[in-house]
Amino acid sequence: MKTQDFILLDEGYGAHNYHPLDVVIERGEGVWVHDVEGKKYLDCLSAYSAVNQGHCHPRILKALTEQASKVTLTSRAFRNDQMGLFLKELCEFTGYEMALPMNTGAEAVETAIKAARKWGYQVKGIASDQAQIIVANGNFHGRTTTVVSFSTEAQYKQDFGPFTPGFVAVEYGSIEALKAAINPSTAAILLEPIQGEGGVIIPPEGYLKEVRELCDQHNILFIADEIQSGLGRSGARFACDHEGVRPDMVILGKALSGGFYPVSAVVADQKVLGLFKPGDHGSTFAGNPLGAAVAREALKVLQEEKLIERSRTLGAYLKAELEKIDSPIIDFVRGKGLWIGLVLKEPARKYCEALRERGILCKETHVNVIRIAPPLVIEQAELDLIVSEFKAVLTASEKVLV
Ligand code: IF1
Repeated sequence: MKTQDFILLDEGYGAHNYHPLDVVIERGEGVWVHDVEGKKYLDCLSAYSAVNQGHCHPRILKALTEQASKVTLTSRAFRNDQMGLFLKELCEFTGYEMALPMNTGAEAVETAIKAARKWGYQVKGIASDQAQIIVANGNFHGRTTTVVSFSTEAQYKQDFGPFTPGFVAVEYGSIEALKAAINPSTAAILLEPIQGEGGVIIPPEGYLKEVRELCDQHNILFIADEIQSGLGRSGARFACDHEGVRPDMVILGKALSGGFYPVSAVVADQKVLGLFKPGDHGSTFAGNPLGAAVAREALKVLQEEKLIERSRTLGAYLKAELEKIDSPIIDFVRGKGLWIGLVLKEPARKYCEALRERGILCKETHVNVIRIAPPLVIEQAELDLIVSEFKAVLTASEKVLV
C-alpha cells in the first residue's frame, strides 16, 4: 500500500478531528522516522514532546517487551511488583513525597483538579462546592469536558457544553491579573510554566517566582502542568526549575513513558495527595506494571543519557542559529532548551508542507507559529540540517514553495 491508500483509510474510516500532514510513518528510530515509501524525515515535533528520549529507544523497548511477557495489567484491586518501584523513583526524581499514577495527561490534570478541590474543602475550609481554580488565557491542559471548560480557545469548547464551573481565566504572565482574581474560595492556580500549544510562550522572568509567593501568601496551591514543558524539554528537569520554583503539585505525562505507552502522574507532598482515601479516585490501567516498567526505564534514560543537559546546550545553539536566518517571513524566534517557537509573519502551514518535502517534519500552531521540538537525543549535525532546511524554505522565492 502507498501513502494515498493509507490516507484514504484514515479519511474514510476515521473521524476528521485532526488535519495531519500527508506523511504516513511506518518506522521510527531516534530523531528519524520513515514513511511507507521508504523516505526518511527528521522529526521536529517528537509527538508533542512525548518522545524526548527518541523514537523506539532500545532500552525502553527492552523494558516494555520483557515486562509484556510477564504481566501487563493487574488492576489496582491487587498489587504488582513494578508500580511501587516506579513511584519511589518518580518521587526521588521530582523531590516530592507522594505520586498518583494515571494514564493520559488529561486524566492527570483531572486528578490534580480533584486533589486541589479536596484540599480546598478539607484543609483550607472553602465552602462546599465553592472552590475556584485560576487558570491562564491560552492554556492547554487536555480535551475532557471539564478541562475544556476552562479553555479560552473557542473551537475546543464549541458545542461541548454545558461546562464545569469553578474556573477563572486570567492573562498569562500577569501577576496583577492573578492578584485580582484571588478570593477566599481560591483553592489553586493551575499553569503551564511555558505554554506549549500557545506556541512556546515563555512568561516574563520572575513570574513563576511571584506566583509561588502569591500562593504562599494566600494559602493557595500552585499546580504546574509540566506534561509538555517537563522532563528536559525546556532545558531543565522542569520548566519551573529555571526560576527555582517548587509547585505544590506537578503534573507529568508524555515523555514519562518515552512515547511507548500512556503513563501520567501527579506528584505532591503528603498534605495534598494524602487526602485521597481508598475509592476516592482511580482508573483501570493506572499504575499498571507494563506502564510502570516502561516509565522506570524512560526516567533512567533521561538521566543517564544526560538529555536535560543536552536540551539546554543544544537548544541554545539551535535558537542562536535560527536567529541568524535573514528572512522577511520570520517575525522572531522564542524558546527554551530544545523547544523553539518560530513566529512567522504569515500562516505557517505551507512552510511545514515545504519542509516535509525536504525531509523535515514539524507542525504549525496558532496559524503562524512553527514549533521545533526534536527528540533530546539529537546531534548537533542534525540541528545544522534543520537550520539549513528552514533557511532554504524561509528564504526561497515564492515559486519554490509547494
Ligand atoms: C491533542 C500540544 C495540544 C499538554 C499539556 C495536558 C495535555 C497536553 C500541557 C493533555 C497534550 C497534546 C494533545 C494533542 C496535541 C498536543 C497539544 F499542546 F502538545 F500541542 F493539543 F495542544 N497538558 N497536548 O500539552 O495530555 O491527554 O493528550 O495525554 O489533543 O491534539 P493528553
